[in-house]
Amino acid sequence: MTPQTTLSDAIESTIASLPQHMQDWVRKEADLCKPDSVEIITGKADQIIRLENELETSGAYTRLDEDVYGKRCFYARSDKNDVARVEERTVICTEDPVDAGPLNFWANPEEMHGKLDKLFDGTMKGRTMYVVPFVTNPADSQFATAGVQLTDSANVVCNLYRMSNLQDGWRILEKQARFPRITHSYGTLSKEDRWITHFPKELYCRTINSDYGGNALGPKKIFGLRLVGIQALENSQKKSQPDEDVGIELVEHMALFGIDYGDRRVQFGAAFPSMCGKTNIATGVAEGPMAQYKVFTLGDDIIGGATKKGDGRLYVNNIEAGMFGVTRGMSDFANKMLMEALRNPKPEVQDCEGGPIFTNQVLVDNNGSKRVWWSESGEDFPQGDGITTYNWLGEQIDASAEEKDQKNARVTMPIRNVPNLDSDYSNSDGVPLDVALIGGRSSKLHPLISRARSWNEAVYHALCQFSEPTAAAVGQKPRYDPMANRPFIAFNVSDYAQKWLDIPKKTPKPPAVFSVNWFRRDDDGNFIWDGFGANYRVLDAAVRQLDGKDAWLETPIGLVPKPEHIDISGLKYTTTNEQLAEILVPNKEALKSEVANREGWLNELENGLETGSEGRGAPKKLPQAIWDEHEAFKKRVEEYTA
Ligand code: OXD
Ligand code: MN
Repeated sequence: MTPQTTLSDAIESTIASLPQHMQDWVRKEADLCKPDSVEIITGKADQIIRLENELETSGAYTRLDEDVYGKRCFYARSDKNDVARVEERTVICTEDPVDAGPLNFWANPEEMHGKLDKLFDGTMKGRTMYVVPFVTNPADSQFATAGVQLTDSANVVCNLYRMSNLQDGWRILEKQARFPRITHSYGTLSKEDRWITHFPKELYCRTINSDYGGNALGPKKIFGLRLVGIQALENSQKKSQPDEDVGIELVEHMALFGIDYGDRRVQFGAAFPSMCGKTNIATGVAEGPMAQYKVFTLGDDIIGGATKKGDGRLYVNNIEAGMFGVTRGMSDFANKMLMEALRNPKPEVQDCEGGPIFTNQVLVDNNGSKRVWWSESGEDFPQGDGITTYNWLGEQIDASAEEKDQKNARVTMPIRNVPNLDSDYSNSDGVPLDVALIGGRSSKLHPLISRARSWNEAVYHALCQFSEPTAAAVGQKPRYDPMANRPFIAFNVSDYAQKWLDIPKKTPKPPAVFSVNWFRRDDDGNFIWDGFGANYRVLDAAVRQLDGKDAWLETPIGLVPKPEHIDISGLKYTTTNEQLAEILVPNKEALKSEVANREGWLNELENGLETGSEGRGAPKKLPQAIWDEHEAFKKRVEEYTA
């Protein structure tokens, strides 16, 4: 029976045209949010084009020069208080706080629903509620999951269209009885009442008062990484032997790319924290001695997959169809293939998914031709006759202005425009993951690259991956960031550690794991390693080590290459031989304090955070194997630094 609502006939008849199994939910949400109208997003480009035009007419979007960027490329500015993820408002709602664990903010589901019901009540008055299908993983992947996001933001719809395989959504949803549900409203953009909430048991998320991608694009972090992460945990816990098919087993915050050596391809997953080079490494170009080898792109943020029956390796896909990249620092030097995608958009992609949507860069008006500029792009600040420039706040500025582009300014673009996108990107089986790189941002301690002596040691180091703050989330401090996934592990971190420890039992040929750190600094604070294209030289050293060609040296933090294993001839910024030798080994002083720091960190995982634990979930015991590895690390450090 249709529940009693006060919805208009027009809204009722729109809802009645949805697949039967989702009507009650949409009706209930519409009844609470009270939109003026409900519109179903069909997946066809013409409807999105209409929304883009409406956003342009309202002034929310500025159309950029078609001759420069191709069709349907836009510029938007966000509210100045809504430019990044907000971790302290990101909440996992479970009956038992242990299920959320000590790193997540936690709430009782009923209480959180009560609070949200008040905030969502009438939040869409005067607005349209869009019903948007999405698919995580390429639509024909065996791991594809379709879901529905309700949103009152046409901007979010246009972003989802470029990112989330929206065109295929309804086809899959028709057949999928249980579907993930996300309700989003940009509300009033109030910082105080901003919530990004997850109800794993209900496969439901509610997010309000933000229009920023990481808080508002459901299929990305909210569902794609967090809730599918829980499914992957449950599936892998169920799995008793490698050839058992349990569905998706692994979701990680990893870029996916490969190096094509001509006679062989090696696929890498790169788990680096936000703004630590995932997009760069996935879309860069190898240089120097590696220039002859092609780097191919598969994804830049999230992977999902499982062990392949009879093969024993992990096969993964990029779960997204687009990129939500940071523009500051985007350049031919850092990620040439992204720049090529912007310079040479493919007409068939612009006609379908659309062109890039830039947010919060400098807007440049050159005699009516509108384009964008961002810092560290390799291009001088635009000036001259007929050129007017506006910062991300909309103020007219010149080159001397302090405030230009926002440091977390983003571009959303369909991945199909990236010229070195590999055809296996949409392979329904995924691609084998040969190497997992786990990285952080560590100015003193971590070597350029290291490889643990055993799987358990690798998991221990990854759990203790250290990273310094970036602008991708509000108010970050230096912290340990397990597998670069700390903001996105939506369950107890002890279970996450156990899941990683168990990988070889379920995946007989797991990827080789290396730790990397491109960010060592000298005493004046300058980066020592060239980074960017030079990083592929480091990966080549990893491949040689895997092939048994080079014998690496023992250090407490793992095996590390000797200086002669990394060819540094012709580097652009000339890391010297001496500097290379320095960053190839862990810094001894930093190592000494690291033992105590790690001990403190593991104790926090087991007993709760020492500071800021209020409002978080509850801890539980860490697997003993992690403590055993810690003891072994402690001993090695004592010997090394004696
Ligand atoms: C992202 C992030 O936007 O990790 O991908 O913050
Ligand atoms: Mn990310």
